[in-house]
Amino acid sequence: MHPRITINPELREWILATTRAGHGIPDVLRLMKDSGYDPRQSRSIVAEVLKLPLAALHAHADKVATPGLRARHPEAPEVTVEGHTIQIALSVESPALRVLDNILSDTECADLIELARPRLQRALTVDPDGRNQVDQRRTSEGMFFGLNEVPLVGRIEQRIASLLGVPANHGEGLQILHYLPGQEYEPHFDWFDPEQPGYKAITAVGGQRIASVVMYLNTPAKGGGTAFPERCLTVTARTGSAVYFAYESGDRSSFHAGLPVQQGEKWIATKWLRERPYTASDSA
Ligand SMILES: O=C(O)CCC(=O)C(=O)O
Repeated sequence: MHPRITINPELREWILATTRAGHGIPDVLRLMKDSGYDPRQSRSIVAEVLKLPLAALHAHADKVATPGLRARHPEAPEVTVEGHTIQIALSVESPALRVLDNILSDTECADLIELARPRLQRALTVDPDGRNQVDQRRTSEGMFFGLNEVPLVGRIEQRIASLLGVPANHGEGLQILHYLPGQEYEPHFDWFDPEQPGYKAITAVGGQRIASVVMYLNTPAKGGGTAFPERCLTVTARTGSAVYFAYESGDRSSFHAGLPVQQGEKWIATKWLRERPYTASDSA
């Protein structure tokens, strides 16, 4: 047993009400940490209020000690990372969105396309139960590279990590998508909906997605931009540029779509970043 401690009655009531409302102990501990409570003291208080052995709370210590990371939005008109200079062509605050010119060189774009071409398959989405599915809303073909699978991919991952201050191991494997005329990705969110039954499974490793970087590997002859309907904004797909946007779950301003390609073809490389290290290389 742990020694009895004096607990403010309002805090006691709040812990009881919060757990009764269906929030788990990690949520309670995280909220207390955000309010300034020392994590060790919080565990003792929660154990006392819920009449649990203190040891039962230790399992939650790591989760609370490592709150989810947020990306750092590039600010200057030009940033040099890993010896590569990127121009910030447009900044929007909600969602935090940047159009990044020259994130990739022409050679890098061409090499990614040639590495991906023989491995393309129908692109999938994640269904509400967390399973990959064929989806009429997403008609392109795609493939995933493993993290740091080849030096080119590793170099790009490191560039994104340095630019945004999010370690490369928080990234899902780089996805390449290929769209032909008429193909598109209808409006959607990249964050996972906590209300969906598959949420726990999808976020068990890496936690929630926090940001996306959609890099354009070519310039489609017509169409194929990335639209943000909530912001009346369409980013034009241009070889070597990218749109970066950050979000939290529930953030509706990050609603976006890959508009149909009207002429020619469109190639993109997408990097999704998680709030915690993500080790698997397969995702949708
Ligand atoms: O194709 C695009 O422009 C957007 C792609 C996209 O929304 C995604 O892969 O999540």
